[in-house]
Amino acid sequence: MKSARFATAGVLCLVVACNQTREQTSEAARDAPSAEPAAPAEAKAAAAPARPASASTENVSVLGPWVWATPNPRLAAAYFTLKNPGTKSATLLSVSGDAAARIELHESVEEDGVVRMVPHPEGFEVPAGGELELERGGKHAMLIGLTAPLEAGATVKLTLSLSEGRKLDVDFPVREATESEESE
Ligand SMILES: [Cu+2]
Repeated sequence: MKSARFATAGVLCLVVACNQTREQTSEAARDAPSAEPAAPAEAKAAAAPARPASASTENVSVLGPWVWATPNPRLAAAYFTLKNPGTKSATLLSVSGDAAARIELHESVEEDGVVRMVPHPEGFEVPAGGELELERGGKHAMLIGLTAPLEAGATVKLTLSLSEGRKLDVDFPVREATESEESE
């Protein structure tokens, strides 16, 4: 039984995200150009003076973390912003924690009116002097196979792994998305 449930988690993941995020995704898609900051940031980083490697990720900070308790008791999504005031780009490599069997980095993309989620096992770049935003309808960390259902008001502890071995332990408050929130 259990393995069957796990096998369908990926499919459910897609179905939930499509159904739940379709409306606001068209909103988000308009702001989505920030989704591909990689090339300019790389160029900027390359042009910047060389710094000791340790100077790169140590100033990266987390803003606005929260977990969306989806209607599906097996799935949730984590959102946050990583701010990189440094002169060298960093990479969000993975998100880990005990709250789910596995946590994947995804990006929701809309093509021909259909929203699907693309896995990003390589991680997301946090551009030098810029931000990486994980938000509804865009990039997110997908919690697949929740070890226990999440309830609004609870806290989920997640660890963000960055390039150069930096790890950030972050408390994520759990929220349910409301109509007013989606119109913000
Ligand atoms: Cu996802």
